[in-house]
Amino acid sequence: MEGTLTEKVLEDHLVDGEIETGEEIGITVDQTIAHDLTGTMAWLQFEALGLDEVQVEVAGQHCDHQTYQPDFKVSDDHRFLRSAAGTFGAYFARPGTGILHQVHKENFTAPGKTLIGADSHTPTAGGLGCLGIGTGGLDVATAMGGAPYYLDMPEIVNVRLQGELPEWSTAKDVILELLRRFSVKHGVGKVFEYTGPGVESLSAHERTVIANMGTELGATSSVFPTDERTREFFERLGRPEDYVELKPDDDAEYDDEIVVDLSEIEPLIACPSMPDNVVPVREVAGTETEQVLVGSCTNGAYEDILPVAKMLRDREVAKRTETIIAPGSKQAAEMLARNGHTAELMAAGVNFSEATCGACIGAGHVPASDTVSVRTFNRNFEGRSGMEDDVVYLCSPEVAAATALTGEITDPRDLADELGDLEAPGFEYPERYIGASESDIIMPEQAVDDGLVKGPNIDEVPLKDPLGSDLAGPALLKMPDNITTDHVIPATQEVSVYRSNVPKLSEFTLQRVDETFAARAAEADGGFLVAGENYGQGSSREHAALCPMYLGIHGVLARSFARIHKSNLINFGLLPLTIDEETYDEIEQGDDIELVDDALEVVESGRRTFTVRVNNDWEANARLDANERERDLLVAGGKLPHTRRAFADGV
Ligand code: MIC
Ligand code: SF4
Repeated sequence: MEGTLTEKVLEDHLVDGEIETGEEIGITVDQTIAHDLTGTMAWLQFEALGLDEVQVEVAGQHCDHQTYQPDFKVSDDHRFLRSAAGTFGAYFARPGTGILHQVHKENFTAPGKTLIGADSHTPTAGGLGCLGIGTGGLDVATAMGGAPYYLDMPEIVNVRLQGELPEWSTAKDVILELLRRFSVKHGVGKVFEYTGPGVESLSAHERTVIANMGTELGATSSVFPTDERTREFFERLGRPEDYVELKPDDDAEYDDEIVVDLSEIEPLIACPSMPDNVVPVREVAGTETEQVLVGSCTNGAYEDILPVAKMLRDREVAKRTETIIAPGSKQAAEMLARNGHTAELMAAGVNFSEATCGACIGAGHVPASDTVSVRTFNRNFEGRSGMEDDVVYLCSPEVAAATALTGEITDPRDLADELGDLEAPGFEYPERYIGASESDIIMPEQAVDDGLVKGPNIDEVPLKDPLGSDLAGPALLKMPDNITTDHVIPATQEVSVYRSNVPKLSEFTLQRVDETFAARAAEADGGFLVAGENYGQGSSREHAALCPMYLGIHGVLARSFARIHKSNLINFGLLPLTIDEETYDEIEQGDDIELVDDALEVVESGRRTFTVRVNNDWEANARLDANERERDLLVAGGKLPHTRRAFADGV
């Protein structure tokens, strides 16, 4: 494989290993980001590692997921984050500045750089030629400390775009089309590299929409080449000096190729409750809708909200439908206001939320029971909206606006036919892009706190003992395929206030699957989780590994794992063991599981197979796919104890 854009960026940053598919490589990190749900742990870990200064070019700490502060806990987390950013040398984007990917894109993302983020949608930056990878907070903490980031060299898939999007079809429909064709696990271990003549028909912003939601395909990252349109975008952002031209070689070889003819894309919608459950909007048209939400890190930019303003101009949203716009950044909100669009939207019956993730994780705007919510977001996992049996659809801003106008899911093409005077809004940049104001982002040299400020809800980082030899315990819970991190530790308001307090947070572990799990696990003194395919898909939330660790879980026996979650399990010393279908079918919840071999000896020796004895009755194999570095982490009881030693030794 020669000269893909992904390889060029990786080659430029390579410090360990060789660029060969499947081989582990270590790369230097130029930029990092974290937010309020992942940042508290990342900085506590940074502190626990004995580090005192950020070593990367740009480190960002955002406060976006929980801007609603129901009591002191969230405010305390934010205050701690401000103090940590100032103390250790990161910029701090104050609560209300906006969603990290949007704010970072507008102010810091740069082509050719590597960006490691404690959030799964970090690949958004790929729309501007920056290689963004989502990881757990601990990987961000060590990267901020100057350590390389390790990953298995992904397969590189050429997504060849041809033609141009027709009226009413958008970038969101392009990524929904890929999700329709493939699935939420198709992209595991892959980078989607976009090429072909269709690329130049998409603005830089539209490319970030596609790159953002590549995460829902399970991809390691998504990346676009840069060109005149990217250059123009950087000029608009007031950062022309950050533009660099990046292209794959003409004879670049890819592992796979997908062709997408943009001219054939029609308005699409993801039905409840998986982002890959995609159908043409017309198939579900007429579904009564009580709530329409426009925003999120996918479609919260000025360029996403403007089409809604145009479609709603001098019209009114349906009386039954609450329509809310949550801008992705305060910058976007300010530009909408300056250009008169906020007033237009308000006159149409729309309400504005502050620039936040909020509703995307069930923090506010929870839908009413038994009602349909149509959103421009990227995830609709069951219960994520904050309502257990929710019915959430995902679509483009244009489809959302058409739905808001009629009160039922509507293909905007049909609405245009019906109304006669509804024109396709098309794509448009603001005349003048404004940057985040000085007071929104506190640069490290402007730090306001005198050292770390920790409120009473901020607890210690728990540590695991080194790997033991005899691992046994019950199969505490058996779960089906596609269990998300939202099932393991929900991101709802009630639960997220404990992200910096693991003992309390762990009480919520897997509650959504089985209310009694956490209490049973705490009592059992060790045990295993059993799961189907793609275990841990969705977010980068390391708490989904950290809390099971705290409850004494030894490992997870699953048919397969999502990428970020598998490394989070290893980072916290839990064994990710792969089992075959027959074994999965036969193990029952409550069965006694015993790793027959000396676990420490197997992991140290590099053997890949464990013999698992079930109920002292039958045996099966379980595979540990871990390289030497990962096995070292497992032996040490996780990355924190391991790295602490390495940093102390000056490695
Ligand atoms: C998400 O979209 O699920 C989140 C909340 O942004 C998570 C981060 C987290 O839970 O800390 C993600 O995508 O990584
Ligand atoms: Fe925030 Fe939702 Fe994006 Fe996650 S997916 S970063 S919660 S807007």
